[in-house]
Amino acid sequence: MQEFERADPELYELVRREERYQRDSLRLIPSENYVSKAVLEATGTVLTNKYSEGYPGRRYYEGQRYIDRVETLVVERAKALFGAEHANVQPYSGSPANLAVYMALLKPGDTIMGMALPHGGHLTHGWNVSATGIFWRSVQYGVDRETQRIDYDAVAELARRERPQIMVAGATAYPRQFDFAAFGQIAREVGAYFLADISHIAGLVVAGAHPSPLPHADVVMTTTHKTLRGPRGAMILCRKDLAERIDRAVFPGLQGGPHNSTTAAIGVALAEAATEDFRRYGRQVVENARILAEALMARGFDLVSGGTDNHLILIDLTNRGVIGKKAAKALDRAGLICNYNTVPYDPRKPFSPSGIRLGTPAVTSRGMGPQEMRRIAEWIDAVVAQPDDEAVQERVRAEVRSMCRRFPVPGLPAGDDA
Ligand code: DSN
Repeated sequence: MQEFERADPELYELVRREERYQRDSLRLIPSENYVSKAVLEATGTVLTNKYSEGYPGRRYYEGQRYIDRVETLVVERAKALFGAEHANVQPYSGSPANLAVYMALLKPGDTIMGMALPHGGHLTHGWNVSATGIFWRSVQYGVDRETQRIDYDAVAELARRERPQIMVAGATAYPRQFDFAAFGQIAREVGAYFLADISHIAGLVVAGAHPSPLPHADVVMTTTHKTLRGPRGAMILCRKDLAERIDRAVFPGLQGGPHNSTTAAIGVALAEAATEDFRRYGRQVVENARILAEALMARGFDLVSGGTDNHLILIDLTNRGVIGKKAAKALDRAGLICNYNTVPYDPRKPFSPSGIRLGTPAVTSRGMGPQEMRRIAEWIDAVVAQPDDEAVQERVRAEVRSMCRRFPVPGLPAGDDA
């Protein structure tokens, strides 16, 4: 990056600092990960110089001889990896991709039935401040107050009563597996399309560490930068008979030219995800989350739903007498990066909720395992116990940094001079 440094030292320095920060802290936000050097390199290629509105063989600009081959290759990799009949790899990210699905399959005012944001769903599953809850009618399901898990009988009852045109299964803060077969059955019964948003768990699905929604869903959407470990982007997978509607909704319905460098980097990530190494990675993410969850519970932490069976852990800190935001900020100062989060039926407001959300995708990409998970639980316990104690944060930060040195970030040099 010598030219970058020379041309813009101010911005370059900020990027270098972020690099150091990523290297010397523990990334525990479940939607984040580290991409490989190959994916990182593919995001910064000359493909960014090219406009390619349209699809391979059907573009509105000439000069596509290589771009068409790039996109076709990536589409074929996506179809093969997930076992899909059709793939669109152009969405800029998850929110526009979900919007494209609704635009393709719904009329304005139709009903979207998704998981409520405060129960772990996503804004674009029909939450009221999102376009998806403004331009469409929205009904929301949540988790059961006692079990803190989805009650599939309650979902079926709501669907029968509200007759949605589309049902969405997917979440940003749900630590349990989705029963995609049950969702598919309910959707068919009420005549709704079934969209599975697997943004958080796509890498686990590929690794066989979470059941695939493909046999049950009409459409599957995933971002590419979470457990799938690709660049920031998204893909829509669907049956052949819906392909034309999905493609037209992405372009020209919502987007202009695809980001071709991102497309290439998605292709590199998909090739990596097709390896046995990646399958091992995905299974280790889940195993690490299970061990971290057990270690936290052994220290008295109250985990939503009593544990996890995916990559994610949601802690209700009420019994520790600390609010989520305060804990997250203290942990950040100690080198442990997570985010504050609402917990189901949270009496507090979303900007200052009762919980924190953790995940293991990024630390697993560094090669960390059971021993490190137990150590992380110990550090979280120490920091949360005294969130105002700077000496504790300082001590933990030094220990975190020392552990980070032993587990280099993929794509970054180890060393301490960066
Ligand atoms: N913002 C993502 C997450 O953190 O889960 C979802 O879009």
